[in-house]
Amino acid sequence: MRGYFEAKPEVADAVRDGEPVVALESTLISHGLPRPDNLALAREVEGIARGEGAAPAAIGMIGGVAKIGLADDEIELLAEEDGIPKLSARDLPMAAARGSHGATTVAATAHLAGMAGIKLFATGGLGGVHREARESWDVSADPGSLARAPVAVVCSGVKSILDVPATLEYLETLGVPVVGFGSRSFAGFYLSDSGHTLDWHVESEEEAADVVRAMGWLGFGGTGLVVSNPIPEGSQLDPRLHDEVLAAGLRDLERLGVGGKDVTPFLLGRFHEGTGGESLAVNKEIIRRNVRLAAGISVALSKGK
Ligand code: PSU
Ligand code: MN
Repeated sequence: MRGYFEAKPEVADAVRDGEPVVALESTLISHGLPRPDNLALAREVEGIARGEGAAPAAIGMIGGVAKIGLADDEIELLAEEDGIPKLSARDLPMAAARGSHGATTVAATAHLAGMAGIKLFATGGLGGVHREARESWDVSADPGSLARAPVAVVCSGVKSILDVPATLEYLETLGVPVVGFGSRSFAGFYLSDSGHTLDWHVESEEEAADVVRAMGWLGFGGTGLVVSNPIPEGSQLDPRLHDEVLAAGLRDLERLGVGGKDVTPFLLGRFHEGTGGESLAVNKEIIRRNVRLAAGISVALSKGK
């Protein structure tokens, strides 16, 4: 019988010894960023995590095996091969049984990272409640997965293509704590401020690590945490350009009948085309900053072990 789950030795050792580890998702490599930037960034963030003292654990599925810590050639495969399936958590069993490759979303990555005992995870922006959800019922599996996986996700809020206040309400309903890092405002993905205020904020990596520790002591051993890390205002996407491109993208979505899993990659692609590369630069910077912070929090967490 073959295995369905495999952790890279570097990652398994670090988890066992309570050393810092950061999980990274692969959907943003396969579907969120265009080639060749996707592969370059995936490699760059491995170096960023290492530079901060944390072992990087990119997560994805290769030949039906959930890999906790993709090897470089596996990252390359997920970045460059056409038609890599986008796997949410619920897709994992079927993709595994079929022996498929797959890129894991935040939902699937948080699920697998939780199983592997990894406490920190970095991405760009979470999935959430889509704008037309009242009709389409399109709500990402990301928030629900975080309600069940004990992983702190460092992100720049939720993608600004979504209904942000509805997503915050939904996270509240699910009981997933949200904390701002160095800011009382919920991050706006491409924009530094979503316009929504958070109840809680922390000002240092140590304080964020204290929140993760407190969750363990207070019976939240099966729940995730959202750490909102806004991009500084000086580096954000021009808000006017953002609103224009988003409005056009939403119109095209309807006109072309794009739905389901394709909505998020379609709209992100529209941004990358419609802003002359500006949104791509911002998206990459968000991811770098979130990996750096997640690594820093995991280092702070392991110091107090
Ligand atoms: N963050 C990014 N780019 C992305 C994503 C996140 O900067 O492409 C991906 C994540 O994998 C997230 C997914 O889980 O988009 C959400 O997709 P959906 O809305 O279909 O759940
Ligand atoms: Mn969806």
